[in-house]
Amino acid sequence: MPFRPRYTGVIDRYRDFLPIHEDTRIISLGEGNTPLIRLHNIQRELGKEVNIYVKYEGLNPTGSFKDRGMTMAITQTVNAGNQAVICASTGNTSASAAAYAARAGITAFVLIPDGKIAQGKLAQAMMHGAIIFQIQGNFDDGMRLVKEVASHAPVEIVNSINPFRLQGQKTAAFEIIEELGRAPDYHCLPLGNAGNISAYWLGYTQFYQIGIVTTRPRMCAYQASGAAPFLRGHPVENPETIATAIRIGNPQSWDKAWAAQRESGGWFDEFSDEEILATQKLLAEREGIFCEPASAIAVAGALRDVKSGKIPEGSTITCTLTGHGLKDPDTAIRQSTGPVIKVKATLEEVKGAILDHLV
Ligand code: AN7
Repeated sequence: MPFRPRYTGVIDRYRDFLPIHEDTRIISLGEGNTPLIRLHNIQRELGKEVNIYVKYEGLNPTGSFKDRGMTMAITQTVNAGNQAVICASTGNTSASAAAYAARAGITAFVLIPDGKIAQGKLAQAMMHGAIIFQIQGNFDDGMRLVKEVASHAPVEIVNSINPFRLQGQKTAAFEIIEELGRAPDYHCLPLGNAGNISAYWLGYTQFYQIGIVTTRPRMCAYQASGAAPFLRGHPVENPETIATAIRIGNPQSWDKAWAAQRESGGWFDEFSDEEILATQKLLAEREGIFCEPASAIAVAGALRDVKSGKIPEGSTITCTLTGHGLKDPDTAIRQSTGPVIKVKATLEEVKGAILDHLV
């Protein structure tokens, strides 16, 4: 059959499992339906009997998982008659809010940390016409300000403290279950503001309670060592990491993330910036998958925990690659060691250079 219905995003797809009315006007950019890719080369080199899949969320319309939640948050706020939204962001939430607000014809105000935002994300917020406040402070300062200002001005918060965000983001767990035909044994993901781990747990639990699956995965979430409040057991004052997406010291969904870890029997762990970048490179070089630094930490976690035996052989593991590598070209280029060779534009020189590299 050469025809299939046009794919129209996660709300249409999972309407029965979302708090959505029949006559709601949906704001969508066709988010979701992202590929679940089985790791091939990395897995072979690992020498362990496991199945590792990556959920490549960088292929969402604005290049990150945030779009799943943003379609719900913007749809809800537009249908409630609101004209403006606001968020604090390390970059991806602002890119997504800006795009969906543009689509809906409303205003997006975004607060971003001074300097510490990847170029691609800033470009997106600018292109989509968001009103950008670059604050002299970090994400946590921005989040505090957003919460304060939202009670004094007619703006709806679209950070993940907005419950509609988590409702949308849980659809990634639905897709994984559908494609595997079961729940994974372990789900690994980065941990920043803690919305996504909470959303996945919501999704896995919903399909478990309905009886679509009989198990739920252990939730394993990883932080950068310089921004690891869940490892320290308390908020961190001055979070620092090359993975600017998760440069967050005071996560908003603190209790929900702990509940997901506890109820699932999972764990939290941490990685250095060097380990994060090495895994980002490994995925790019060995599998052809380009994700941003924060995303790579999920695979770093899965690989380390499989190697150590913490995740046993025979396990099916899913890792969320939360954002596309193109979001942060500067970090990618800075860490690339691959040769860029200057040659004259002649057959002789190019041929000579090729032969040099094939010996
Ligand atoms: C690529 O955009 O918080 O634990 O303001 O962009 O749900 O916060 C981004 C977070 C992981 C962490 N990977 O997810 C923001 C923001 C990427 C991200 C996370 C983020 P949460």
